[in-house]
Amino acid sequence: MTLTDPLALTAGGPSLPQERRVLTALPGPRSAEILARKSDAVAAGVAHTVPVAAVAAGGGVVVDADGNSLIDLGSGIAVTTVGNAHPKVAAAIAAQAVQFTHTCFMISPYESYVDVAEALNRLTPGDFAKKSALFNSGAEAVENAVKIARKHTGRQAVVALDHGYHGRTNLTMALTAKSMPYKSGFGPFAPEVYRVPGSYPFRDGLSGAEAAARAITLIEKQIGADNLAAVIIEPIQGEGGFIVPADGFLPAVVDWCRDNGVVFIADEVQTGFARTGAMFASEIFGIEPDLITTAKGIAAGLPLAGVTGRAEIMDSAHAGGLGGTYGGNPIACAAAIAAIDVFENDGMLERAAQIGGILTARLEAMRASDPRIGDVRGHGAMVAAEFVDPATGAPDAALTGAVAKAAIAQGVIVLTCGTFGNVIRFLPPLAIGDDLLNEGLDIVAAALAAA
Ligand code: PLZ
Repeated sequence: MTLTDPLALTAGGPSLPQERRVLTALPGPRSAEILARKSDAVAAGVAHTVPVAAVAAGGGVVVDADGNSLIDLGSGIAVTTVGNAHPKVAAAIAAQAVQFTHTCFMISPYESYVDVAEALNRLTPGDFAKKSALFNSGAEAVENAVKIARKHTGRQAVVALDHGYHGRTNLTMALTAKSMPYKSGFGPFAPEVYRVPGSYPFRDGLSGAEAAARAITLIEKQIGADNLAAVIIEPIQGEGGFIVPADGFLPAVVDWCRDNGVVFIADEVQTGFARTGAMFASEIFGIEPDLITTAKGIAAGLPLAGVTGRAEIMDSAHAGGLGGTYGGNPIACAAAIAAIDVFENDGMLERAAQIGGILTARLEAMRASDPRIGDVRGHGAMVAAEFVDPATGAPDAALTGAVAKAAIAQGVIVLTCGTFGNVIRFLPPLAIGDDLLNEGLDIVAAALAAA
């Protein structure tokens, strides 16, 4: 078997050679064949960023069908935080798969779902009685958090922020800010969703207190606290541009919610599970949300999501009011239990902080010598650079796209984000080594210099 034989490479995990290896133009011939079939067979709306077909992944690499090995700085959008095909996770999945694959938790419950709920209740911030419910995707968790908040308050309105992202289902499209590609042409959207500005220090120049006052005044005048069930906020906005709010913004909004009987929902689908160097980003800002939505990193790639929060709020839905055929599927729960063990016991918080140190230092150094990088921001292994026209500060989406594309062509998976499409975000798996991370950043730096 040769390196270009995909069968030689189908075993993934951390024992895959940790190297960047670009043997062909991307896509290579085998990937090109699969991608051609994709465009014939798969709906055009399901696009892709990296033009290769994956056959294995682990540590800090994704290997394609032609034997190319790409440095992974995206973790499948912040999912494979513990590392792809992590041995503990893979073993847990295999063991569960031969035991039973499904009963439906609403029909015959099983222990692993309860284990995951207990872990979520214990690990999420807030020293109060909590309960959890499990679902399949981040969007589904958000939908259910809103259902629970409405039932609990008897109110209907929900506030989300400018630049917010909460999913692609009908309610979560309404909560999501950006039209293209997420919403355009897909309306009408769910009613009683309102949007206010949040805190975007690089662009609004406001202190956290000023930004919170602006948001709260709009909420009071345009919606009225008495009508408001919930405010939903990503503690660090993900798809919207890795926007870190100014200090004091989140605590002020949480305090206002508490004073007004409004449920504060932290959407930690992207920020949760060690990504930011804390188990949950809410901890960084000193807030204790009433409800927290989780997904992505929780189960290392298996579809699992959760809503966790104050027991009296979580219990406000009547028996049978929450559920779904697959929510808390036993294989996904087995993966989550293994991944949570890794998060808690294998130094993941420390590793996220170390990776954050490298990312921030390298990107800040680039910014110091290149005014096209307007801002570098983030926490832990969730860091981004915002690209601008140095003369005007206007977002430069063309430059951003060109840099990302050039890096990908050289075997480094980077993702863009941002309302204005002018942010490159770094979300490496925590299993990546320093050398590979630095090599990936070297290539991004060279792509920027050449652009
Ligand atoms: N809330 C904060 O980041 C998913 C979306 C990618 P699902 N983000 C990646 C895309 O283009 O679809 C996300 C998120 C936050 C909710 C979601 C939705 O999670 O598991 O994709 O439904």
